[in-house]
Amino acid sequence: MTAYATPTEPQYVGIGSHTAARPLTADERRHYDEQGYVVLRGFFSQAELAPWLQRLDDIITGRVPKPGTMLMMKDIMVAKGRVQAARPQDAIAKIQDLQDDAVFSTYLANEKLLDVIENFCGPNIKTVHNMLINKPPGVDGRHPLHQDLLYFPFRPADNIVATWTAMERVNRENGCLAVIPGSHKGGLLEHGNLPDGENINLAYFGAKNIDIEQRVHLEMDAGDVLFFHPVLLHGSGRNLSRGCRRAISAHYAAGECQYTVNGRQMATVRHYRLVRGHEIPEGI
Ligand SMILES: O=C(O)CCC(=O)C(=O)O
Repeated sequence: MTAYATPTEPQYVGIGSHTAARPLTADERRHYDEQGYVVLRGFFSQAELAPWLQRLDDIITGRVPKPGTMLMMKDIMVAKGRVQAARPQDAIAKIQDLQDDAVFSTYLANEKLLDVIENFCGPNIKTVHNMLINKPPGVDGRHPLHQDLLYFPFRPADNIVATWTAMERVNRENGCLAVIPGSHKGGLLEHGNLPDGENINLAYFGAKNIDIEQRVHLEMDAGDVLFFHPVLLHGSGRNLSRGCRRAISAHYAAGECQYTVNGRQMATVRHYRLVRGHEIPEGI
């Protein structure tokens, strides 16, 4: 693997005395530190997921208007007319920037979720990216294995964490997430488009020179939540089932994180939103 250096990689920022109401158990924390991820099973009930599922359907079908800042992305094969979607739901790959939506923002600011996030980010928490991934059937829809840190111009990486919540049972058939355990311990790798990626969104980069045979598929039930490090290699395969594979996901970072490259400019378009604690004047 060719790792190239991240610009600056300070150590954990000052989060020593966090007040997380849901500390991770020693085993959970060890798993995260050693493997780069941990799955908390049965984290959300079906009743808790229901409003987010309903909202997704309402927005895709146009029953409710979406906030202006929310970005709805068609699958590339549908957008190029290579596949005709049978239903509006089968056309959409991703909905991004959920922070201004009255219903989806209850996921981003969910207290139970933030109590876990505090373990990684400390008390001042911003959501720096968030989305619904719809993964429709009948299209390529792969997400090549990649590292999310590529998209974040601030550090330290250890104070950034992602959540990925299964909104229904996810398995190998419908394209569950796959991760390469321990890959968060390496640096940021060179990324590019897949050689056979003509039906994949060009913005879905994959890490180069990796051994994909090391990947582990994470089958999850509705309501299970995966927490993962931004350097962990992860992605997903095709959805070979007949329905959409839906997940809601958010990245969080400590407000104390520092920009390294061109960050302030990017932040004006990325809508970083404080969800707990207070603004840090010299932070992100
Ligand atoms: O949900 C998926 O299938 C993959 C999502 C992902 O890795 C991403 O968008 O960064």
